[in-house]
Amino acid sequence: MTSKLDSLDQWVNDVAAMTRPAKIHWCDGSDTEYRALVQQMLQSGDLIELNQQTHPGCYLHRSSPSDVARVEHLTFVCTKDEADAGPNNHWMAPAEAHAKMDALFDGCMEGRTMYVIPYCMGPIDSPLSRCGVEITDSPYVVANMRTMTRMGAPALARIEREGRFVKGLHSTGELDPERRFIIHFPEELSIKSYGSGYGGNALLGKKCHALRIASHQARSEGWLAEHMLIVGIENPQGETHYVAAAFPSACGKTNLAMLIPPEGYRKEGWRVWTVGDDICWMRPGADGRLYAINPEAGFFGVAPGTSTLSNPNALQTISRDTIFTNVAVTADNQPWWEGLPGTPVTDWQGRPYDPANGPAAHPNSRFTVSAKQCPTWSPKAEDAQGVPISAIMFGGRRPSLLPLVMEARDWTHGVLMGAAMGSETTAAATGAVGVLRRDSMAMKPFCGYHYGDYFAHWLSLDKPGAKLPKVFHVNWFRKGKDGKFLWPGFGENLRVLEWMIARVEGKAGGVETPIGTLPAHGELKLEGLELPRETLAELLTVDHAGWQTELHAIGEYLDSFGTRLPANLRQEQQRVAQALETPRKAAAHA
Ligand code: TSX
Ligand code: MN
Repeated sequence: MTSKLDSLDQWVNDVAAMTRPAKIHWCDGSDTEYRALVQQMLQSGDLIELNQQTHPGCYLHRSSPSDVARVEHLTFVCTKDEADAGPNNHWMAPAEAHAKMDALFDGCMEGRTMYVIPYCMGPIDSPLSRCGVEITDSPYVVANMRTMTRMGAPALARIEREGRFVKGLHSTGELDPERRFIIHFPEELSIKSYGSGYGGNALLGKKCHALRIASHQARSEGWLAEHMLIVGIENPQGETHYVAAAFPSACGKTNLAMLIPPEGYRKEGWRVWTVGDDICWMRPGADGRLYAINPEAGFFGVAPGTSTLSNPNALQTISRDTIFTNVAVTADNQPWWEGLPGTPVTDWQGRPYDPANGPAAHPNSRFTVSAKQCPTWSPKAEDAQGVPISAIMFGGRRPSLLPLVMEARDWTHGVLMGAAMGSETTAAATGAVGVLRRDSMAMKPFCGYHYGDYFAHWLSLDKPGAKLPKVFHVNWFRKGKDGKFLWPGFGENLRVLEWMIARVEGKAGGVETPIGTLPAHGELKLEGLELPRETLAELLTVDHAGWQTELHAIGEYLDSFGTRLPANLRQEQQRVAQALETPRKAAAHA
């Protein structure tokens, strides 16, 4: 018995005294425990059995129709000093937030079981990993946390050894959107979430811990907690480069993490390895390089759009032992969503499918599945020391102006590229279509502190002895005048990754432009692809006038972070703006 474990016991006792559950269950993470939970949820109707012949071990969960996504307006970061939360977060005073939440938690578990979930984010034996304990009254949360984290006895042992863990308290509550809050106390390493049973609001290890709390912790400890996929690219010589990539939502992060090489590449011996599809924790190693782990153990992926065109590896991954949330169902009880063959008979709310009610599957419907089931799951994903990162990629949906790929001249320029990234909106439901929303490093909803301080932290990694990755910006979504996508995307993106790796290895010269280095003529391998010369030229030209406008807009965006914006970053923006004003030399693909 250590005093460290006592602090966990003390907290569990305090929470039980407040929430007054009928029963307390300490989760051990075993198969037996999981099977019993599933049986219990099948009885209660929390889970519905899917076709066990076609989808063994697969179940469907339907959330409350008013509880289908993250709720940014109800998400708060509670630091002592309001300024520390920054303009990118909603803030509440810690004492006020605790009082508000504890009033909601008072007696909220009466008659229910309180589950105590010890979990580890990252390989259990990795120094880069961090532990937490989530207390919840939702068996659905337990089942999902078991897939998404290393949950149970080994995590509890590590917590006992280290003493330090993130405390997460969750209750589904009455699912009233008026009584729903997701609250973070980064200075206390704690989270309180009430009134939602859905995804990132309720599986506290994911966005709440691994991004909002961890980003705050990472800043003080000299590492990075990022909203990035991690993918390994193995060349025919058997050498693997690891790339970490940040994209705003709806850019196909999971698809890129599970990319299938074009046929010619496969024949030559290229392979792609999935290390992570959503979150990346990186820190400088003894050799100065950045080493990354995926803190998660599973995928909580968006179902709609997952298809044989976009991601056959994901389809194979979720063919068994998967929990589906808010998808539709076919006549023979198979999970269904827009993009799959077949027809739905029951929609995500359990109603007979009627196109007048909108899509059959909810657009934010999900699958929860163990990463081990992914055919391209990297053996290195379980390595305690992590994988060395050769390149960082930023990207977004930019129908115009931004080239297919560009490389930052140095780290500071790369940080500027990440800060300036964003997507043009597509879904009419979220407002105007075609409006550029900046989403620096894809962290806008997830950075647990002031964005200005965050940019400064990124810049601070560039110090003597550091061997930082090269930084690139990609755009798979450039459109021509006819409104059609210019680049075929998906597996063909490996051609762009190959160029990036050639740059990393010093094997491609590139063409320097004011906005960064672009592929020189002939450097992008296009064999086996019918891409017209003019299309390639369009994908790789630099429109100086358009870029001057863009740089001006980037400057205004940076200014919105006020005095905490690092001066270096604003200077870097000015450097690029100035470079665009000097008389242009010959274009890369004139
Ligand atoms: O995921 C995508 N990626 C990355 C893949 C590794 N998507 C889907 C985005 C929605 C989540 C893409 N969509 C990509 C892409 O590279 N590119 C596009 C645009 C596009 C869409 C369709 C086609 C080509 C490009 N072609 C046909 O439909 C045949
Ligand atoms: Mn994400």
